[in-house]
Amino acid sequence: MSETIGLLVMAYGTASGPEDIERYYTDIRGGRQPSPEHLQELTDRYAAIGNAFPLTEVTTAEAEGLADTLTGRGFGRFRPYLGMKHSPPFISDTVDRMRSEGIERAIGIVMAPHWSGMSIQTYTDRVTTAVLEHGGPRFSFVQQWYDHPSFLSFLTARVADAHAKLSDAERENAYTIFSAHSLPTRTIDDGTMRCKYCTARRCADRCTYAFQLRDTADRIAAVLDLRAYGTAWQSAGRTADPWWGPPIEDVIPELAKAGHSAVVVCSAGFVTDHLEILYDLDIEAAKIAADAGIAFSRTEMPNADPAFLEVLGDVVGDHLVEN
Ligand code: FEC
Repeated sequence: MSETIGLLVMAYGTASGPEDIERYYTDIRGGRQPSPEHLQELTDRYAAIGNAFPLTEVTTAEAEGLADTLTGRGFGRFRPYLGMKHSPPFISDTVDRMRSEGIERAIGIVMAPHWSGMSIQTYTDRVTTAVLEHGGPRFSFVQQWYDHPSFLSFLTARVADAHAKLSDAERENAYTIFSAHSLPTRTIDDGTMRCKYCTARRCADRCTYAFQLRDTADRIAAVLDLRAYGTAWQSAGRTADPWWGPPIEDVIPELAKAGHSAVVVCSAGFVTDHLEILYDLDIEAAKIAADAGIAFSRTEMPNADPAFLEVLGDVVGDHLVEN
């Protein structure tokens, strides 16, 4: 009988309910308790989206759907596993479980398309540490997939759909923002601002994460012939560090001042409807646009849409062929 290949699908994690927000927030902050004010703010943001915590459920559906897609395409027999960074099932516990269930070979993929030392790398590091500590499956990782042709055409169609929701007049003069999660920066010796990871590792000036978001924007804009577009950063954390800019909340009023009649947001760095979409975009950014007097439209998130599962099947399928 052919071996079962473990498919570890990883994501950020979320609270299991309102009573779990403090634990979750403390975990995100590396074990440091948030201030009562920050905790209240976060609790209020979840309340504003109806105390929805869909990330675990959607990622589970993505993992199961992707395993079925890969098995159906004849790449082998895949068993789905879920690994989260800040909530159960934690990545290291899942790696242990995979080993105890006899998985010898595994593929890891993070539900974030662009590579950064502060995102994708932190997931694969956790897996590698768990494997080194306890022995475990032999892993290979999809390190980035933002530029896979299937994903780009999927996202391009979503951007076109978001434009189609506008009236003709709004669409005529709309500006498209491609966004991803901001990262904390620090001023380093030479006076420049870098994300913490680049500072620590002294990596090249050209930041992979920023480059990849810009590349996403350029490629989609070329296909759709968008003339007014750019990148911006969203969802900066409430920490003392400065975060990468420009933040989307500052860009939107500037677009209104520059005479744009609408803003279309493609949150290209995320794939799921979660707090950073349902609150930061649908409530916060939409209100900023309304206050500035311009229309707001955003791309639908991929979630576990069957078309997106086919995209992920292409991404992991190509990885399997190449590795
Ligand atoms: O719906 C949900 O419950 C979860 C939504 C969620 C996603 C997400 C993705 C990313 N984060 C990234 C970096 C940071 C850094 C800090 C940070 C803080 C928070 C807080 C919440 C939160 N993040 Fe997040 N993130 C999500 C939610 N994130 C809530 C804490 C409240 C706040 O400060 O606003 C700062 C940590 C610190 O305090 O030191 C850094 C990155 C991603 C995208 C890649 C990925 O998905 O892994 C990068 C989803």
